Amino acid sequence: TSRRKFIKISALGLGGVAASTTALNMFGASSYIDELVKENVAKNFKRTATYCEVCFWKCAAWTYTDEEGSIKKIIGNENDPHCYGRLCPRGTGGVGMYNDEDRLKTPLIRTTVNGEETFREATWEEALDLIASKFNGIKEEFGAESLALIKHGAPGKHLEHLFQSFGSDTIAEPAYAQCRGPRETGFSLTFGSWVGSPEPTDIRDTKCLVLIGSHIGENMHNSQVQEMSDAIDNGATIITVDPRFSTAASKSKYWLAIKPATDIALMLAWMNVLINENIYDKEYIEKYATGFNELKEHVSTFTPEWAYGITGIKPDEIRKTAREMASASPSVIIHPGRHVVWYGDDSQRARAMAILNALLGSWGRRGGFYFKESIKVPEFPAPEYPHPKWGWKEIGAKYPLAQMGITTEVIKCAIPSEDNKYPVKALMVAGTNITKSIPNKKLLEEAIDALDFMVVIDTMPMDVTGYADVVLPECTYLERYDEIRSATNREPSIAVRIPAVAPKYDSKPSWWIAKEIGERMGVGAYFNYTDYKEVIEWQLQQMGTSLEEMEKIGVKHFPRKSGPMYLNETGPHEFPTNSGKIELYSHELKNLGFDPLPKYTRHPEPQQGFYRLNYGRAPMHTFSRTANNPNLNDLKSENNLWVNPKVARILGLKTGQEVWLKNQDDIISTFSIKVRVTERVRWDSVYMVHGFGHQEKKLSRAFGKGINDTELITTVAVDPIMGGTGMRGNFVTILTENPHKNTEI
Ligand code: MGD
Ligand code: SF4
Repeated sequence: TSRRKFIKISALGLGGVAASTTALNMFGASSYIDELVKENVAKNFKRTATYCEVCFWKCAAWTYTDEEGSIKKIIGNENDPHCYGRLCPRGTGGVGMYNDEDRLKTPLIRTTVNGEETFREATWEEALDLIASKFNGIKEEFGAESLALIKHGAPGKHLEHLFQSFGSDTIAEPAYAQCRGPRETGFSLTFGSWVGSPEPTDIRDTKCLVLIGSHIGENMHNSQVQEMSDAIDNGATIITVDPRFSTAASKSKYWLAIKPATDIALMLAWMNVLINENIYDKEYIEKYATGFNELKEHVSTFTPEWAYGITGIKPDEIRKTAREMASASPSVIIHPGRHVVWYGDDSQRARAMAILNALLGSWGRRGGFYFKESIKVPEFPAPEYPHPKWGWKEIGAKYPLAQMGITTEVIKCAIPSEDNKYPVKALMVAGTNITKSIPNKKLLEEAIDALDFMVVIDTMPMDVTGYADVVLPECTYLERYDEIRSATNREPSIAVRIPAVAPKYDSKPSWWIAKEIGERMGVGAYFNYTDYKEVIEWQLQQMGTSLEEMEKIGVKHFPRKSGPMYLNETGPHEFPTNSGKIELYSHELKNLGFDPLPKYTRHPEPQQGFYRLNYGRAPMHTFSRTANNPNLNDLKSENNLWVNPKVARILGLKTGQEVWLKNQDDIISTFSIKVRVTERVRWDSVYMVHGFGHQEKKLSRAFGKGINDTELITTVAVDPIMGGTGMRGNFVTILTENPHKNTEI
């Protein structure tokens, strides 16, 4: 059996907001609470600037602590374009991350007692010495490149610096190949630039917002949700394309309940209508785009009647919605979405979205997409990084347009084989729960098992920590400094994260962990400071401000330098593509042997008795990180399985009934899930919120609650262009009898 068996850390032998999905209304309540708190905040409460880490929207906030040093409340920073002064339910509940009594409390080292693997508590000295000596040993024998980092969020920045300092670029994060990657490829092929985060969607001024499998509201990205709510109040038309009746669909003028996996066909038909009826933005296309004739020819046969047979959406609906978009043009947004790794042709679907935006003239137009801008934070002085012989680029080379490390490819490198030119020997995982965020658990376990050494840095005893040789407890974002937040937006701004309280237990910030390992590995020159505060102080000074000022204001705005926010239509405009124009037809794709214009391809469908496994988000949770948070668990403690009444009738299922799932590869869910019978999901699919079904018993609230969708995602359709792992082609059958009756979990 496996050497690096998953150890539950519990086996450490030795030593107010309504939980409804009416997310768009949630801010009303939370801002009322904010007001009450603001009124009652006594003078002697300390206010500390931070930005939120509960998701990656990074809203700037104020943490209020009382005289005893306990955190009372977190409130949005009024001056912040990511939150407009209001946090979402998760951000308000962020204090639960700090208070969670299940947190990791000390470093842990894997050990064997009486033939049983377990963890023992260790000192930082011991844990850091062990990591440095293992890393140095591997570096000497195989090269620094054999040390890989999978990271996410703020800790990632510090550890990336560590890895690059000792000469490794073998780095990846799930936010690329399991999330936004295809969209960035599709949009940069067309417009020459990434969509990025926050998306430069000018929602507050839009007249028509088209959401294709993007469930804003349940997918809670703060300022975006607020802007959408304003747009609705201002009479904007919302068109939602989703096989499920999402919260956004309930706010929409048109809900197109598309047959899953057929979105490209719908978009081709929309292009056909816009061009055939001559209602696209002709002037814009003539002035700024190239490849229109090829596009026109390409979509000429993709009529609404053709798409009807594929998508199940009536030709009349397709025409009506296309005309609606055209009449709002250019103040219309075909939203690029965010978690877009679905069927393996995802960068082509993103291309179709980008092309539609071009036909509607929305890129660079008010109410469409603005030209985003950020300000560069100067690098703190350090020697130049060494140049690795190979890294994420070489590992992902068979996906020619990959723009970041592909987690699955990096992880696969740990499995020895004759043609593996890039052997990964040790893995550090920081701020990501890869057993829940990366599909194909069998492959992941095989890779982890083959490693010589694995380190996990987390705040919580999550599933992934159980695979580590060394576990390091990071303190939460409320207890540490981190890098200055500088994100793209309508105008540049920065925000700081300053500790509101000292780290609880024996936890430490990751900047400190990186520095300590770095010094032990002989690259101390890259960490020329005793406290990360010094780094921020230096950077702020370079930017014409100071830590003192930032402590008072939390967020600082800077004037735009790149030009106006929208296209200056009087002169020419050069797009950052190869041709300087919007590329409707992509020569780059053609030269690489891919379709230069998006095509519809059929994807596998569920067999008799199986349903497509669809998954998404709930407004009070982020991936798997919040399931155990006391405040947020209170709002929603488990996921449910949405089942159409027709299916419920056939299978005799009732709301509240406990069921198990088995997928097309005979994988059975570890835990059960309760059924929710609802018309809101199609008869060919079931739906659940991602991030539940935790296997770590130490998570006293989240353990065993609901199903982990990722364990049922064993068939992956990889995007040949950029390596994204399409995860929506998995099918499940519903079991009403407990398949684990006689087995212990
Ligand atoms: P989480 O599951 O929230 O997100 O994937 P992940 O980044 O893995 O895990 C975050 C981990 O970081 C948790 O273990 C948490 O305890 C820890 N953590 C939180 N804060 C800190 C901190 O300050 N320091 C440290 N060191 N650790 C911290 C996200 C990824 O998942 C993304 S971006 C997407 S869009 C995909 N979504 C998705 C899906 O919807 N369904 C399925 N099946 N898979 C998915 N994978 C992707
Ligand atoms: Fe935090 Fe919510 Fe903002 Fe995400 S959207 S950063 S969870 S307040």
